[in-house]
Amino acid sequence: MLQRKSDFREVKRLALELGFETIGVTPAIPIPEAIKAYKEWLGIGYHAEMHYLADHELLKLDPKTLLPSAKSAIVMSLNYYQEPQTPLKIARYALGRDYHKVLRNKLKTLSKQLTAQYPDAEFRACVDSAPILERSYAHLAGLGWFGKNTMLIDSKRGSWFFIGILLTSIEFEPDQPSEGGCGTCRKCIEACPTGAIVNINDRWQIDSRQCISYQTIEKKGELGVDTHGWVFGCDICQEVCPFNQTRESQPFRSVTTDVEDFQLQRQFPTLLELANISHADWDALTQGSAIRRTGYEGLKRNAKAAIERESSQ
Ligand code: B12
Repeated sequence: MLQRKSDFREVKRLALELGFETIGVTPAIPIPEAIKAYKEWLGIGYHAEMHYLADHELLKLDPKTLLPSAKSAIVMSLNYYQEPQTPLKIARYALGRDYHKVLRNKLKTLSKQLTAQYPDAEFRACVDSAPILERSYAHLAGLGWFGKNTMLIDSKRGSWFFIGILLTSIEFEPDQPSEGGCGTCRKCIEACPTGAIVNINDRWQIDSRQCISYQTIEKKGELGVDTHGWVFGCDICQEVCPFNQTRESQPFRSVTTDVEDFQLQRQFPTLLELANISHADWDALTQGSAIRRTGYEGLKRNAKAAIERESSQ
């Protein structure tokens, strides 16, 4: 049964109370344009050694593989912006508690609250690792549009936000997709020091093999590019984006997150200490943090590369 717009207003109210900033809904059906873009990206090998992305390809085509009764994708954004507070070059998204845990808890709370109103409804929370093309559902649900840096950009808020999706068997009236674009701006393309932002068939894509974020987080073994001092992730293509620059007329851009879990919680060692960190200290430093993903050897490797770069300059 199709719920009215007014019923979704209540979902929005609950999600806002949990700290989400923008909330929209779109049908949980395959998106042909997104599938085309994704297949093209995999076909060229832009996923580098993230083999799980290719393995998930079939699942990614239809959200019903994740929740067979799915009718709607409720899509939400959560701001993680903060000024860098450590001399180490660590991407802002990874400074606090692991966002997978934070978002998943919020989505689970929301699904419990909605169960009280819709006792027969089914839910499935998706954050990053679930095989679903999050940015495309977020676009259709009205949360933003695709920037040249491939980030989903909200014209009012910029791009420093995570996306969380709650698939549900409840059928809500869909929102409208976001409209907007980068125009002639090429700031991110020019700023990316490794040339990772590429244009294929009139579509901007990230060649992960060149992307510092990929190299410092996902790449195993030796680094394949100059990581320009980044120890974990990379924020360059967002830092230079005009939609992330605050102005009096744009009070919601790059506002420090009020999600306590995302704020810097740990004391980071110096580069030199990090390059020689013991396994026990690495274990303590990365507990509950997204930084753990790159592993003990990976984090030391990144720190060593940053030191070598500093000393060669
Ligand atoms: C793999 C991955 C990466 C890879 C590859 C990045 C990439 N651009 O593809 C690496 C490791 C490099 C990476 C880096 C980062 N990531 Co990442 N990553 C993902 C992941 C798991 C899958 C992305 C994917 O499928 N890529 C393949 C390409 C083809 O898909 P896409 O980028 O979504 O692009 C879509 C559009 O091009 C679209 N499209 C194009 N034209 C059109 C036209 C129409 C009409 C439509 C409908 C669609 C469409 O179709 C594509 C498929 O949906 C998602 C989570 C998820 N499950 O979706 C997070 C995700 C994209 N990452 C995220 C973040 C925060 C980051 C970093 C900022 C982290 C950091 N600071 O280091 C960087 C940013 C780098 C960048 N510029 O993208 C956020 C982005 C939030 C946002 N506001 O956009 C996500 C959504 C995670 C989350 N849950 O919040 N990431």
